[in-house]
Amino acid sequence: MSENEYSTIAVDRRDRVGVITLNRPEALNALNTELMGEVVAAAQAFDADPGIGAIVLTGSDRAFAAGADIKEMADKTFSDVVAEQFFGAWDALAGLRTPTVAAVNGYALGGGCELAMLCDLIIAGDTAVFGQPEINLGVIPGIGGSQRLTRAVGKAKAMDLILTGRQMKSDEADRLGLVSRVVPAENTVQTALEIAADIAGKSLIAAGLAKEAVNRAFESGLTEGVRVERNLFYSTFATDDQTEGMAAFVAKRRPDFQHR
Ligand code: CO8
Repeated sequence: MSENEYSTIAVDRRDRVGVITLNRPEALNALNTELMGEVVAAAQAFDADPGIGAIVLTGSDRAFAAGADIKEMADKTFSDVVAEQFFGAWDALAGLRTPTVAAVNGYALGGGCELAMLCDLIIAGDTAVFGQPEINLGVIPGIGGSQRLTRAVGKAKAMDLILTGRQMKSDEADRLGLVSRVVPAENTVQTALEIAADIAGKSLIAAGLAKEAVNRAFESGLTEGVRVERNLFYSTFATDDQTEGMAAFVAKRRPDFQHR
């Protein structure tokens, strides 16, 4: 699908940064099946493009995303969601090699919060509101929220948020370590673009390996994580970017990474 054929997202590129903007304003960017397919397709296309070094995912001023589309889900049965493996395709975002930055203004609730947590960094505007309100609908998080939120903020706060379904403002999300940075809402997307451009200027190979190593810390025990990190570190010595990066440092010049 070409970049202007999507109907629920807008896709753009700024030099080496791919930008995906959720675009269902009438539903506060609620995540339906079509939107999921488009976001995953656009993200995978950027991931396969050697000209792209980072991806920014954002929504509108009012909502990053107000959750999974409740109207689409309301009539589904147990058999439907199991047979469809409903929303399983979102997992693909966790497997991207390219670093991803969520730029969050307004509501990031339910699946919206989970989508932000699927990204590597979360830049939150000071108007951002996070939460896992699924309990109020008689369901629970289903796109990894109970796992990623708990790892990000710890059991005590995750239980508080998931069992009460309450909303959390960006200053609390910052304090708990859920987000990378909080900025004035009017600067959220620009800040995310600048961070993404900074990352995209690094060695793409090193960035991908660094991301894999940090994710291992998030997903595994210490001994396994340290072992994986060491092997990833060793593998950077098979790249031209390692030779160039270190030679540039010694020669007191900027590195010219070729991403190989
Ligand atoms: N789904 C569908 N439509 C939505 C959603 C949603 N999640 N959120 C908002 N909308 C729609 C509203 O229905 C409304 O449409 P309409 O004008 O046609 O009635 C429009 O967006 C604007 O919304 P509001 O009028 O409600 O705006 P407010 O500013 O009054 O309120 C809120 C904003 C607080 C965000 C409110 O809309 C709200 O509470 N939304 C629902 C939030 C929520 O519960 N999210 C969790 C959904 S469940 C989920 O994400 C589970 C994920 C895991 C599933 C995976 C399965 C495997």
